Amino acid sequence: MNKKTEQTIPQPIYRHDYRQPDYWIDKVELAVDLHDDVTIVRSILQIRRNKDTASEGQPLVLNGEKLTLKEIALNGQPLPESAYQVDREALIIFSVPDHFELSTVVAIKPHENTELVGLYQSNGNYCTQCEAESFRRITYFLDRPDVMATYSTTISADKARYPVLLSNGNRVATGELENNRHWVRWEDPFRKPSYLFALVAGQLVCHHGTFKTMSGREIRLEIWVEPQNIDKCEHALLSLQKAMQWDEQTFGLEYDLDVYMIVAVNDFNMGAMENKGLNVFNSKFVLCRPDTATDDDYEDIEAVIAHEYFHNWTGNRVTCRDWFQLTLKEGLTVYRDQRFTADMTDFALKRIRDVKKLRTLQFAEDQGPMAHPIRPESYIEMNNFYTITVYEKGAEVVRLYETLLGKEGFAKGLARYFEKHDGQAVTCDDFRVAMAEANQIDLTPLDRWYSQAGTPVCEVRGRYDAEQMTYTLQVTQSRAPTPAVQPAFMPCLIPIRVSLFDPKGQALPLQLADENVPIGEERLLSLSETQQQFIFVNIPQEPVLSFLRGFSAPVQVKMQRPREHLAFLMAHDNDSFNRWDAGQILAQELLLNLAQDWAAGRELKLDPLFIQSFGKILTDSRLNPSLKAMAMMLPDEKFLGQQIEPIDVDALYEARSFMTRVLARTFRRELLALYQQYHSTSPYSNSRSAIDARRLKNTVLRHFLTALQDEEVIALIGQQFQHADNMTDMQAALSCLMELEIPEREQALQQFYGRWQHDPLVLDKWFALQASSSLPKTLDRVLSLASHPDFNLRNPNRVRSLIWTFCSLNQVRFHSADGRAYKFLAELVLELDRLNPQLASRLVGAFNQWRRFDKLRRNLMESQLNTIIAQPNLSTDVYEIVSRSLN
Ligand code: 0A1
Ligand code: ZN
Repeated sequence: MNKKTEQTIPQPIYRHDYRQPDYWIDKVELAVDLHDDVTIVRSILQIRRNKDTASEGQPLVLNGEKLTLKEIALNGQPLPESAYQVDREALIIFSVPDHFELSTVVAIKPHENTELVGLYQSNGNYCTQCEAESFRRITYFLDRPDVMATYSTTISADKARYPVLLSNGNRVATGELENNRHWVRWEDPFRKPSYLFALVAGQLVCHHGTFKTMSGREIRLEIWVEPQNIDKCEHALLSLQKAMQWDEQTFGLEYDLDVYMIVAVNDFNMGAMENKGLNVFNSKFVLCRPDTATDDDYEDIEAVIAHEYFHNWTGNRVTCRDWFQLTLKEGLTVYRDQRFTADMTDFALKRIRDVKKLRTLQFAEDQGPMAHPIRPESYIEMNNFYTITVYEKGAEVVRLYETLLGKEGFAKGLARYFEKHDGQAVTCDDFRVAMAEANQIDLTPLDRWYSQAGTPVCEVRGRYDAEQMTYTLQVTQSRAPTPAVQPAFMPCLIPIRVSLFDPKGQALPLQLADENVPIGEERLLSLSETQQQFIFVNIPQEPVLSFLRGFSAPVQVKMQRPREHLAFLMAHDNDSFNRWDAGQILAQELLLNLAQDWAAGRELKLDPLFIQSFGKILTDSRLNPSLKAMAMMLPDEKFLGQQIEPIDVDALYEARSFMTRVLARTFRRELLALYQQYHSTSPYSNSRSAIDARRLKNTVLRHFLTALQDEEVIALIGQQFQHADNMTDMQAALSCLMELEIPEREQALQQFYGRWQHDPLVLDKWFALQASSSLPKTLDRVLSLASHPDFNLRNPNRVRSLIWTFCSLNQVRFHSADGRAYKFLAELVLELDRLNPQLASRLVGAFNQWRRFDKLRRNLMESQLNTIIAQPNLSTDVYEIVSRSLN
């Protein structure tokens, strides 16, 4: 992070300016001496000139920030001051030979580091975070992913306070020193970029296990945590073992070192980090016990552990040439972890969750000031581009390969990618070419998915001709408007899965006009032009269309169709995703109409067709309970907000509350019966069926019954809260109470606090639950919680649980018309920017949609954004987000 001053406006860097470095670094020897006041880092680098780009004697420019240079020598000879120059961001040596050894000694101050990048302390232990560009805060280096070297690292520290000293690779030697100090030396045999370097030192204990690889090697698995957390590691270990096995079975990928270490830390900006052989994790994605973590937490942990493990191949063995290629490793690794979770849980359920997230968050990003292609063209601060677009849309683009090539073709392509590029730093184009080569198919049409920002929109019209017995599908593509100017939209290759149903719910055999016989009941159509037509023949009667089945491409669909067709698909579609989606589309249409009615002061009425369809889902005994819960959930207010302009937060809130109340009243008996049926009286189990049951009964309780606010329901909530033997049920009950203005609410909050105040991850839930309440008093509550002794700006999890939950998830209360919440957020962002710019920049993103609101709110938000941008010494992180927002 560089400071913005009046004089220096941060400048973007561009993808097209990429060139190879002037020098390569082949070998790194680090010695890190940890001391309370100052840490000394000695580095010895073996460097050679890159003959392809640099002429003889080309100056060497190493990155370095917040380092104090103490010594510098070239081939063993100390350098005179006239031979080099040091500034805020670099060390420049004016003239160097073709091959040489550079030694430096620098001093750093990890105990003063609140940004949580480079080397820092968390709960008194040391850890590192180097991605994307923070290795340069540890030592001078060519800190870019295409410079790959082997590392050996010696750590020394006080033996009592830092008994455990970890780094990448294998532990090769240890020893004792004077003054009760000790040292450990690590060697990583694999070449890696600097962003994968890691170091950990502290009072940690290890939960360990093993894994026997497919070639028979035994790997030691170690999960390192603070002593009080040793009983919360087993699920993480099991998840790691499952992920290792899955990657062998699915892609033939085996782990390569003898030890795999995971360290859980409390203070972490992101979810976790895939450092070679030594992952550092946000403790939220490691630690769990049934009484402290919910079923969703368990699932998240399994997914994040798998994600970081999968990076060992997709990211570490083959890495990115430059940071514009981030989606090469992230899109691919998210795709892999999505498939893993689908295999471990339920395919349709996982797909629905992923698409929901994409539509709510990524489509919104595409419609806001931060719209960018999955491979961005420029950035000011790389940390701002770890986005939902690069990750989740990137994963959807990888999924397009699978859709086009089939699972086998995809696996072949991936094998070819490793065969060609193992040990290299490559580009998204290299990935596409490997996929194409292995399958002998031209995949250049996929290129536009990498180069264009915005969400493609498919407009669909279906026409039945009874005389000809044909069904004609007319599809066009364009792009949803983006606020920032984008180059003209070029059509993409959009694979579209379709089926047609007869009135009895039977899928029809599908024969296109130029075919002799029908080929199956589901077809994959390729839309590559702006407008295309597909004609199905021998269709005996008007069919119902199921379009974009399984969400076969990350696009928006616009289609006029009778409500009866949606109700029909809700009941009959044999694609679980589309069956769910039909219900969501119908609910969305009705909710948007209700919101308009509310705003116009008209009486609200709910379409009986929807009530009837909802009732069918409720009583469908064949539906898996988790899927049923998903199908019952109404689209959330934030998602609905994206569909209208200006966003009327109150109308959306009222419309959704109305629909919930009507459904809860109409089906009170059925809902109570479902709750009773799935409310288990036997002790906690983490079996799939127990998880499904909890999901359904808690959805029923939280999203429907609570709205009734009657004594019977309040009693149920109270009982569940008092008797829960697991956090899923306890949190669900407490979240119901958050919606009720009754004395039990505050009692339960107090009771929960009393029991969990010493467990930071559970206390995060306590903050988040209060921040997510839709009661009008929530804003005041959040303001007072921000001064609670347990609130702490230096802990990202705590900040996210209170501030992010409120500002980003609680639409109706954050956008309170008096603008108090906006002012609160702006002040907080400025305060936080001085401590942790990365986190501040994430939070300020809560203003990104400001232009979509009514004039009053728009002005209020704009004025806060102006206050922020006027601030001297703003970080480049926050500057980039706010300036894009205001442009
Ligand atoms: N590569 C990690 C995410 C990550 C990115 C940046 C970080 O610090 C700035 C930390 C973690 C992943 O995808 O899991
Ligand atoms: Zn990742």
